[in-house]
Amino acid sequence: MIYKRSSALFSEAEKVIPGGVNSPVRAFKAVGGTPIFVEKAKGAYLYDVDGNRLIDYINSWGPMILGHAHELVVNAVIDKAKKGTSFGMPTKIETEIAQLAVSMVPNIEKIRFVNSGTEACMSAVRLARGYTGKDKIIKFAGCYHGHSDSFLIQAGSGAVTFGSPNSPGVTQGTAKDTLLAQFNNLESVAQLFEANKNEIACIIIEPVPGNMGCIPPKAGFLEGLRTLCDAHNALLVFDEVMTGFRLAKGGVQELLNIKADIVCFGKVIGGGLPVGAFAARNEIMKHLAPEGPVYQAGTLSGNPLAMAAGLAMLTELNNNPSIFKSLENKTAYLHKGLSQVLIQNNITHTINRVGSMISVHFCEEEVVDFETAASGNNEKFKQFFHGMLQEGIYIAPSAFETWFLCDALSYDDLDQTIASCDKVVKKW
Ligand code: KE4
Repeated sequence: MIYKRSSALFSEAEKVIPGGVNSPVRAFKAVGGTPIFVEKAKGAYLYDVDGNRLIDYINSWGPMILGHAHELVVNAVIDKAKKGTSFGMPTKIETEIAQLAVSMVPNIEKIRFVNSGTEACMSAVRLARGYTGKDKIIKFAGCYHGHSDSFLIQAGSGAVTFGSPNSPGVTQGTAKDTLLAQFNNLESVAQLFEANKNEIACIIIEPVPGNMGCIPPKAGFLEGLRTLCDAHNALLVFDEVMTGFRLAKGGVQELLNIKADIVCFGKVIGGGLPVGAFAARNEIMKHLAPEGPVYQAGTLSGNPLAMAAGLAMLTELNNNPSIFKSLENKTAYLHKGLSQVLIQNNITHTINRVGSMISVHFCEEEVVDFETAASGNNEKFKQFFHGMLQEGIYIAPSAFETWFLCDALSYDDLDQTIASCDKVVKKW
């Protein structure tokens, strides 16, 4: 694979865009090398500016669940664009997609659209604080909810003390209200509730994390969070920006039959255009402006173009729920094939998978939280990433990300991916 044009374009980009990218993970810092510039994409394939075709296992970090440039989505956007792209006034399509989303997802009665997953999670936390009248939140090490200040927090000095900023620009004043727990560790959560009685507004969690690689919740863990929230009058906020409309029509709430109080969405809900959303029962949502006092707003929120893409996407998923089973079968097939070749080549590894989310970890122990995810051999991951890229297979440029399959992937594509993995690790 030759990447001359990508390298040249990256040099140009670096002169006018910080780090040459508009989102850090795209810059390949975690794996080295220069990022691939995409010319176009169709179905399961990316076509880069050097004329290489890549099988895409990122799919824009989740949105392209039907595959790239799906005609239903593209045609909906084209048709809508001809009527104007943004008005800053209510449009019927916002009600249509809201009605559809509410019908697909359990335990929500109203939904507010925003422009990103960050906005959705940030607004959900503000709503939880406004609804409960309490300031502190619990998040989990390794879970990512976007780049709002309250989420850019790392573990504080003691197990039950408040967090500390993990980015310059985030103040200690903000960090003190974010408490850190460990995923799959109910005791770490119970301790925080005991040490911060009547101060915790909500728990926010990726119910199936994708930002530590993919981490399946242990039996009873999410149920335990539900019980703790009910016992301490805190809200349970599911960040389903990745899992929503991907792991099931109704997301993780449907898949695992767990009731969240507020659910956040992004990625798939926008069909590849900038859409986020947060939703809850009306008793909570009625606290949101202009109905209630909790302020939240956005010039392009509910933008008709983005709504058209999202409505086309959700309509297709709602009418063809067999897509979720098809995706799960393809991911299980890939899991089996990758595991077989890694075992045959005596490569120490573990693979985590839930539905169409899968991640490969080069470590011996089971990956159940951020600490075990961080124990993976990152040098091996870098070799794996670049080896697969040279084979025309595009996986996440970080060991702390998840692969996302799209339904346009064929079993031949999966076989090619498995064969490429075998070829790459045979050279180790
Ligand atoms: P955005 O603001 O990037 O739309 O969504 C933030 C977000 C919130 N919650 C979860 C569970 C997420 O995974 C994300 C964003 N995911 C990353 C990939 N790990 C987006 C890629 C990027 O940052 O460029």
